Amino acid sequence: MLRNWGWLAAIMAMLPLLLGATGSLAVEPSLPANWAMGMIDAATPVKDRIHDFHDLLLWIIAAIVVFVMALLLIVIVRFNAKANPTPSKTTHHTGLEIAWTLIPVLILVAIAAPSFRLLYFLDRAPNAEMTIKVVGHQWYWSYEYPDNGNFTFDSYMLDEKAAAEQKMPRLLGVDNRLVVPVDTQVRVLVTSADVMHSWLVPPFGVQIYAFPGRTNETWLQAKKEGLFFGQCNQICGINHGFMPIAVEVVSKEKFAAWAKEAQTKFAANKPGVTGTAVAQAVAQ
Ligand SMILES: [Cu+2]
Repeated sequence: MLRNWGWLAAIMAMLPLLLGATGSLAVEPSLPANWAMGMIDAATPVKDRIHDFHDLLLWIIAAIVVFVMALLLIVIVRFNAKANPTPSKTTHHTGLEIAWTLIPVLILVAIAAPSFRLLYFLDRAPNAEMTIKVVGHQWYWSYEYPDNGNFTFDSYMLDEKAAAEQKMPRLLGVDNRLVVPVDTQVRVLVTSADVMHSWLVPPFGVQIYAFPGRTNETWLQAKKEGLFFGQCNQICGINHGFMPIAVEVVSKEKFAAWAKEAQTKFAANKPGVTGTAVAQAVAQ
């Protein structure tokens, strides 16, 4: 018997090697899993509330479906030609008509209240501790950090070879990630340098349009560290599908160290200049 246990222990010892594909990553990417149910795990309070609202609507919808289905079954069983050979000639019923108008209105009003509460909650950051600016380009994103040394950098999708090397999911890995500190309310200003884009990060519950000549505001407050992905979800041209968003949430200390390093790393980039890559190419 003991020998069997030794064999098992050897397998257990090899397990990290067998699972090494993701085990070697500095940060585990937060991704949808096979056979998972529901939406992706919430990484911000906004996404938590979106989940709650979704669940509330699901109960209401389910109740309506059951009620309508019950009415249909009653009609099918009790009022078919065989069971009810001489049907009633009733064409109007004032009480019933008021009820089937008023009850759906009341249901919609009941849904509107939490819906508006959620809309205003995700609208803007009341106590933002820092601001980042997101600029959409054909076809990449650039990020500016006005409160942390006023640096900026571009974020391009990794090609398939680089993504495989860095063990990043295909079409989601980027060269320079947006880095934000955990448990910090971050105001996010979103605009575009060319056409309409949209900054969508599902685990944060953030989806906001990037318009040229206009700045939209949203916010995020990551409640856990990790690597989160999003994509442009506004058809913006031929490479629309190839401008992913990767957000790395790190501890406040790590963020401070990263921001310090980034100031020198991206010192040549000019914040506020649309298309820093283009500006650099012209300058060279
Ligand atoms: Cu886009």
